[in-house]
Amino acid sequence: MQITFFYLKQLKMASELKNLSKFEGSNIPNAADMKFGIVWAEWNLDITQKLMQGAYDTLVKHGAKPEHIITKTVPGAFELTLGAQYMAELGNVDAIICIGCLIQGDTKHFDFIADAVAKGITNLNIRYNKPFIFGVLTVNTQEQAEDRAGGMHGNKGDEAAATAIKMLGLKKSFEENKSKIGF
Ligand code: DLZ
Repeated sequence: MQITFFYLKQLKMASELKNLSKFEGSNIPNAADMKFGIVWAEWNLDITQKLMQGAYDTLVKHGAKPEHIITKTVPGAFELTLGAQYMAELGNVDAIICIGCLIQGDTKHFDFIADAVAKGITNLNIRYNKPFIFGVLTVNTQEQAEDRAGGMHGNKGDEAAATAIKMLGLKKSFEENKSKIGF
């Protein structure tokens, strides 16, 4: 009984630690000179809209200019990869946040799409050498999605935006210190 309680407590602490929406204290650079794209899926719109809004508000909160944020929708999570590629080719942005919500159904559709979009977005990072952020929920239930779209587990859209800013900050720190080693 005591062991179970201890285990559950540890689990709770682990998920609290992973709630990056509490990133207030972490070092997020100013985003005033950064340009962002947000590509978001229309499937599970009630959720993705909240994730997108969270991402947008977080970018602005950290200094991004609204005129430097472009948002576009795609039909479903599967289309995020190509939508993000169009954005990279034509959108003149420094980082792209990909937002979607996959909810497990009765078939294997979920697994195929989740795998395809994760690999697709990973490949875009490498191909374009710029941050493409994986802001896709992969959940079992609608409730789990709501918990992560402004509910008890924060808003994963906020986290995706903070990650985009941090990655651009990282890139900038390398560019500024090009001539030094091990700075
Ligand atoms: C088909 C499908 C299913 C079953 N579930 C989801 C989902 O939970 N979330 C999501 O974003 N999209 C879903 N889709 C649509 C696919 O992503 C895609 O749009 C279609 O398979 C057409 O390529």
